[in-house]
Amino acid sequence: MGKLIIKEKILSKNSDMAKQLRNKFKNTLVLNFVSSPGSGKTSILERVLVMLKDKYKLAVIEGDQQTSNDADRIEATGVRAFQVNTGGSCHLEASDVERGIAELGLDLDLLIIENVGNLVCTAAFDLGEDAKIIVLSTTEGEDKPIKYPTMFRVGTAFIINKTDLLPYVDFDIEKCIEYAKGVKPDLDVIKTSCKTGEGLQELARYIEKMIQIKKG
Ligand SMILES: Nc1nc2c(ncn2[C@@H]2O[C@H](COP(=O)(O)OP(=O)(O)OP(=O)(O)O)[C@@H](O)[C@H]2O)c(=O)[nH]1
Ligand SMILES: [Mg+2]
Repeated sequence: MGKLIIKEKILSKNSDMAKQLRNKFKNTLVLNFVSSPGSGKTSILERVLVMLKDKYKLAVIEGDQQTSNDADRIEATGVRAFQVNTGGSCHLEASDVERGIAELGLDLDLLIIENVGNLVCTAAFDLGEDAKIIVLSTTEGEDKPIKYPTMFRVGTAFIINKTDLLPYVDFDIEKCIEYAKGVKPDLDVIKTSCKTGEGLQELARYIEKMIQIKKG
């Protein structure tokens, strides 16, 4: 069998399972956080989820190639987390989310999926989520939206993290936003810093609004 046919079969099996998951997520907002490694996904979640955890039922599925470091960090904040180790794989698949909800249950207002750090493969795999939230940090170069447009095309919100480092790096934040909007004009943009706290309350409010919209 050709490589392309195998790839199509994998994607179509994943997409069937994602459809089934989406049917199960009737009352649960599901957000899929994607980025390259180290942009600050877990740091953002550690800070934002504590703002929401007393008001909403939430849990996190953590995807990493190895270790349970990120799930441990989330659990330390008092939020339940399930770690998936993907081994050789660079992205989470719908079957991983299925395993996660078997453990965490579905009595949730918000389920966050922190995907494996990768801006390419993660764009292709539907996890049954309501929205993909892209995180890019100021150390990664402002041209990422035009170099990895597939991800920016399928994203709903775009978080630019580590704004505290702007004085020290050559990162043109306005240019970056222009590039991102050039790929997807209605992308929501939030600037954050886990160091200064910039934008984290705004992000919590943004997620809260999405929870309310989901619940109708
Ligand atoms: N200066 C600064 N450092 C940050 C910020 N956010 C995260 N970091 C640091 O960046 C590094 C990576 O942060 P993580 O939260 O582990 O990033 P991640 O995207 O979850 O990483 P992976 O799960 O490995 O892809 C850590 O050393 C954090 O302390 C920020 O806003 N400013
Ligand atoms: Mg992480």
